[in-house]
Amino acid sequence: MQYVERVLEELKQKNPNEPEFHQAATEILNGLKPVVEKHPEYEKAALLERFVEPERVIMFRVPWVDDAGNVHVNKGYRVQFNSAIGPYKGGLRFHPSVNLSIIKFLGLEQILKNSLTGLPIGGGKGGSDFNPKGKSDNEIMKFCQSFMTELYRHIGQDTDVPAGDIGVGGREIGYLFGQYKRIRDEHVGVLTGRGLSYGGSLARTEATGYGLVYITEEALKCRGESFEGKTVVISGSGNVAIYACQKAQSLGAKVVAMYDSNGYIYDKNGIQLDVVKQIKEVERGRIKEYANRVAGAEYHEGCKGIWTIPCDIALPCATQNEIDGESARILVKNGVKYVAEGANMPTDLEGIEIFQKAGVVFLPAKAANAGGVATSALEMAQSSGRLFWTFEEVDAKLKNIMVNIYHNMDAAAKEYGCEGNYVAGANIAGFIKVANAMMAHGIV
Ligand code: NDP
Ligand code: 2IT
Repeated sequence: MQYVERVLEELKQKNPNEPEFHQAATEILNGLKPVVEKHPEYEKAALLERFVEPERVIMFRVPWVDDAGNVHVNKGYRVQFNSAIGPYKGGLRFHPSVNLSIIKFLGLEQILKNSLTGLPIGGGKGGSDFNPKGKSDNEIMKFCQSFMTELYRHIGQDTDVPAGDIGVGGREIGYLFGQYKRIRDEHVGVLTGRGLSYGGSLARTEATGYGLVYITEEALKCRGESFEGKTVVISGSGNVAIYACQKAQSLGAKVVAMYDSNGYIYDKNGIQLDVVKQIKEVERGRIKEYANRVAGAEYHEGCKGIWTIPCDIALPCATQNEIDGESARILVKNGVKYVAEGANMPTDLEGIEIFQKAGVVFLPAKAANAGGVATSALEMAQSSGRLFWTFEEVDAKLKNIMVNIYHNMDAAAKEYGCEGNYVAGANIAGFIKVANAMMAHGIV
């Protein structure tokens, strides 16, 4: 059996019941086949076997008391996947669906994403099955304090630097940081996505969405096109979706639809983002409300229907596997030309194949959404240097990073004989640096 097939087979046997982890590993390792063929020394060093096995998995109990005095217990996770090129780096996700399989798929992706940024950050991910929806600020604070009371001993500015992800934004990072500082008595860059008054970076809030649009803009530019006049569908209405919408609109695109986990809005006149921001960021309400406030807008229950709306560019920005084969087929039939992934693994394996066969320009998550973590690394640099860069400085660095990622994955795809296949290109470009570092470190 070929090396990649054997490693995937063993991974599935050793880690049963982890479908998301299997899916991410399958996509990544299949893209790496030409690399391991060129480097037989990798197999001798069991490099892929080590690459897919986390350096450390931490699982812990998170007990907390709600406002009515009831005691709850959630599961907490931190997967410290790979520190070959830098300290573990990656977000924390608070969502009821969180389990070990999801944290491992996110951690594995994060290794290569972080490598693609060109900055010295390893890969990690964490979170909890805690559901923040409907909780009071006090309950969120109590939960975050309990979570950090265990996590603090495993992280550090040179060891492991968590950040936000689904369900973890500025409010949660503030409570987590406050508890870390209280326990450790250290005001250091141990978390990113911090508020501007306590060590955060300008443009981190916008970075993932802006970065997604910058890399898509570069892909368009290389084909003599631009966002101007394009119809765009964006899924989600959280941090990534909102700032992707803002930047796409500023470049002249018409964004016609967004969703939350209950359903989607369609506004043929173009989404009014200030209304979405008021509902989602200020009121923490439901996207359904948009149709009550904007004349001519429609609300539809359920998420999947959003992919039946004709568009030139689709930006999935909510969660994993939100575009399956069926939705991909409809998007292609309706003429989609570009799909860029703001969320992590939003397109399933069948969906990716359909897009690629149809000649859609498909920009995979680990490249397309790397702007968030890249700007986290810029936040770390500012913390270490006791510096505070302007919005324009950070934004210019972010844009430069995204343009470089595009050209690096494009070049890697060409070099390894799969021109235009950015899934393989991103996996290869990200992996080579990690592989070099792991080989240099010996068998560890
Ligand atoms: P948020 O929590 O801010 O927003 C998530 C959005 O996705 C919400 O609109 C939410 O709806 C929706 N959503 C979440 N789960 C589901 C689901 N199962 N079905 C349908 N809709 C869902 O998270 P982010 O915007 O930060 O993250 C979005 C995606 O981007 C994730 O995949 C994340 O991993 C990825 N990402 C985030 C980065 C960051 O810097 N924040 C960086 C790189 C990637 P509802 O409000 O109803 O739950
Ligand atoms: O998936 C991701 O890259 C993130 N959630 C951001 C991670 C980070 O450390 O900024």
